[in-house]
Amino acid sequence: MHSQLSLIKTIYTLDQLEVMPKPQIALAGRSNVGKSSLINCLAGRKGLAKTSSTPGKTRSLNFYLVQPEEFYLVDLPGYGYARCSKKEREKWARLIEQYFKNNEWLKAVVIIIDARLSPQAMDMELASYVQNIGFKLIPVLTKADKCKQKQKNSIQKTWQELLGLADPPLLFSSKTGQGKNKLWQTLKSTALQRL
Ligand SMILES: Nc1nc2c(ncn2[C@@H]2O[C@H](COP(=O)(O)OP(=O)(O)OP(=O)(O)O)[C@@H](O)[C@H]2O)c(=O)[nH]1
Ligand SMILES: [Mg+2]
Repeated sequence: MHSQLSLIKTIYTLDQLEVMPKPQIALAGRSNVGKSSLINCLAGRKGLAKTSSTPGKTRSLNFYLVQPEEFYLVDLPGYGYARCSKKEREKWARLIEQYFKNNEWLKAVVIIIDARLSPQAMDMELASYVQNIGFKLIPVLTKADKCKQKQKNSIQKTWQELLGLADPPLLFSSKTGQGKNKLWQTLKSTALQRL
């Protein structure tokens, strides 16, 4: 049976944060990397999460309920969006930090990385942060449809070494659906283990 995704909560401010008692997997990544497109690809529905070619589209934490498995995928605002004010960026950082803090329901953080780019400092910082606070890290290299095979092999190897992973990160494309089934498998087994 096909899993269904539905947006059930949108959080903009610290005081809107509350405990959501179901397993959660957060999706993080730089602004415009393709987080919302990945949600739509997983859902098989184009308009579920709003996407844009202009960075900074997602400005809230969005909880998508996955059914019938009963866990949440949480789309986070993109980081490194330079065109918004410093004050606003700090506000998001605090919101995300607070969301991560003491969240026993958070099972893993998917870090979505642009497969076309050499490793960026901001991606590395987030990966270390997530590993240091002890959450499982699931790296995903997206926009794979825009890369040549040689480039794909090389970026997979680079990230595998940088993060000290047993396996190379998954190659994904929201455009072609490459990696979609594999990612669903990983998300489900991660969210539902040791319940
Ligand atoms: N070719 C290609 N384009 C993609 C892919 N994923 C996303 N895009 C494009 O990249 C742009 C940004 O996509 P979004 O999904 O809105 O990115 P986001 O990470 O949610 O961005 P913010 O909400 O601003 O943080 C859009 O123009 C998408 O069409 C992909 O796998 N392949
Ligand atoms: Mg988005």
